[in-house]
Amino acid sequence: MFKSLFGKKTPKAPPSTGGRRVYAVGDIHGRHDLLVALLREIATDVSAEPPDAQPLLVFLGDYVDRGPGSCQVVETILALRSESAFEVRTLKGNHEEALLRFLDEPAFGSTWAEHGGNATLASYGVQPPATRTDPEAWAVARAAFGEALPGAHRTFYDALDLITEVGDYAFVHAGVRPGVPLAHQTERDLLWIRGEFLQAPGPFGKVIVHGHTPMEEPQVTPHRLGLDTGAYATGVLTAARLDDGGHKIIQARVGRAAA
Ligand SMILES: [Mn+2]
Repeated sequence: MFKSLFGKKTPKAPPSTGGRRVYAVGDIHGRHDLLVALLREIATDVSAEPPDAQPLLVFLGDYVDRGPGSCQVVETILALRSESAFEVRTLKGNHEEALLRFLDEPAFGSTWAEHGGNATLASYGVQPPATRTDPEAWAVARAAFGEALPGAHRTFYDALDLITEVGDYAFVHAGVRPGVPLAHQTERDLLWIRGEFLQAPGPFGKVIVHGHTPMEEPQVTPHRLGLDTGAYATGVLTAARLDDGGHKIIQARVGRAAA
């Protein structure tokens, strides 16, 4: 008896979601095909082990750009929100920030285009300028995009959250600045931070669930879960199921994007 107690560590309980089942989804980047496949995997998981209460679906941002189906991705998320299978929370990524900036400042289109914005325009049926550096062409594209963008999509982009918390977890797009309380994080850090966060050992106040920096495998440490597996390029879209028993990675694979 004495011996078994000696030097034995109390097993550490996993972080708590307060009893809630949560599914967090990484960066989609216009890969509507992968989103549909991943939602099927999540639905299968819900059926196999039904949660006690309505599960929460958290999207970590970067819905648009690069892949061909940005408009369809937003359409699918809006449809999920109108159904009752999940509570849906949607975070803002730096690519949604770029889309909104383009709406305010058409000349920004030349920068947005370097990060995959033309694919987003095309998904809304808008012809991107033939010459990336022509400001007049961007003004024309901005006007066409304003016409093509459904009101529900504009509201979706405008209303995205910067952070959402569930129990011991905080969900953000990119990460948090180490040493700064969660309530005092800046929008810039939440949408953009990489090295200073990724290289920090933590803790960060809560377990941070994030996307933004693509990695071949999901990143799991005691203090953060990184779920961006570069869906656009790799054909792998990653989610994490979280509950009081810990986490489980759920992925969809559809093969590489056409060049
Ligand atoms: Mn990002």
